[in-house]
Amino acid sequence: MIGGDLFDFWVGPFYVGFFGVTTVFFTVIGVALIVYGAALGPTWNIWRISIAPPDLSYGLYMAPLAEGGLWQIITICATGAFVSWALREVEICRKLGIGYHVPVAFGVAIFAYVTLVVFRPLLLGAWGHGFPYGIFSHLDWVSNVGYQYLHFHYNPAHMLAISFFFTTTLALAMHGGLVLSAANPGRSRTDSRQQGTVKTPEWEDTFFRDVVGYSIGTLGIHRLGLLLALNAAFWSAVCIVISGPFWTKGWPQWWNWWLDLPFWS
Ligand code: 07D
Ligand code: 07D
Repeated sequence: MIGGDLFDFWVGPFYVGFFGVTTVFFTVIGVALIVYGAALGPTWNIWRISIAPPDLSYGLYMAPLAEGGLWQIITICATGAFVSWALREVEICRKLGIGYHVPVAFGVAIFAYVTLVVFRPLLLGAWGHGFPYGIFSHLDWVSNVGYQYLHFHYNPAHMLAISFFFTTTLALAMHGGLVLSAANPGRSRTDSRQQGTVKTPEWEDTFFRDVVGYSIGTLGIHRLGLLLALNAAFWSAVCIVISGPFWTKGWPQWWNWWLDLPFWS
């Protein structure tokens, strides 16, 4: 535990710890800078406030505050706050003697964010490639960058990421549904003796064995869920970091490798 006993206390239900202090530090500065940037900007409309990264001409240098410098410091604060939050989770795991699954999972989300605003801009040589901090402006960025590669759906890593996102919701819907069906069964329409009786996981396993011939089991479904969700964010990071640094044409053209296979001729 960093800081030993010094930060080992709670505020209400919240564990503080060294990284609780650093989380608050980065969050307060970051949010204050966003508010300052909003005060400089043309609007207080919450949907339209936007803190833009520097112009591409600043390359990897610092920019003046009003011209992207704010975005650069906010990026440092955001990364600092997210990493602090993850490390605070680690300290809580250590105190509880449990595994690090939750902070590792959050770490993959942080990895996707840092890929967008640090790794890809570094590889492309300008902070201006990061996305702007605004509720609607960041949507414009996604759309513009997508069309820059003509048809982003043809990006194979984007396909993988999307399929993992879809599979994650499928798995969560089935898992949530199954647990509720056993733990909160309501009245049985078929067997009056079983009315309202809460069932154990054996019933859940049997349901899936009857339906599809296999049940992954109580621990297994959580392993699968975590695996699916982590892959969704991981392949998202891959799909954007290859766009530009490793593939500069339209994504539909990437598939020409298929037409170019030697055996067609
Ligand atoms: C439900 C957990 C709760 C979290 C929420 C987010 C803010 C920021 C600012 C505190 C699932 C709240 C945070 C409002 C406030 C301060 C200082 C998580 C849940 C509710 N996006 N995005 C949204 C972020 C990117 C995209 C909504 C963040 C990339 C599209 C919300 C990041 C790309 C759409 C939001 C980030 C991208 C959205 C709902 C960071 C690709 C939508 C998010 C830090 C990943 C949707 C108006 C949600 C929308 C939406 C936040 C990054 C694409 C404002 C914090 C650049 C296409 N994004 N986003 O439910 O309605 O997440 O937008 O990387 O359609 Mg986004
Ligand atoms: C980055 C969020 C990290 C969040 C953190 C925490 C706070 C605290 C406080 C609430 C990664 C933040 C916490 C701020 C808040 C309080 C109190 C998550 C991140 C650390 N796409 N696309 C994706 C789909 C199209 C494009 C990913 C679908 C078009 C680009 C996902 C469709 C074009 C990029 C995805 C579709 C296009 C993406 C996003 C359908 C536009 C990216 C998920 C059905 C014309 C982005 C890493 C993600 C990416 C990305 C899905 C369509 C472009 C796989 C389903 C064709 C440019 N798209 N997309 O990454 O990979 O989450 O980012 O059409 O950059 Mg896409």
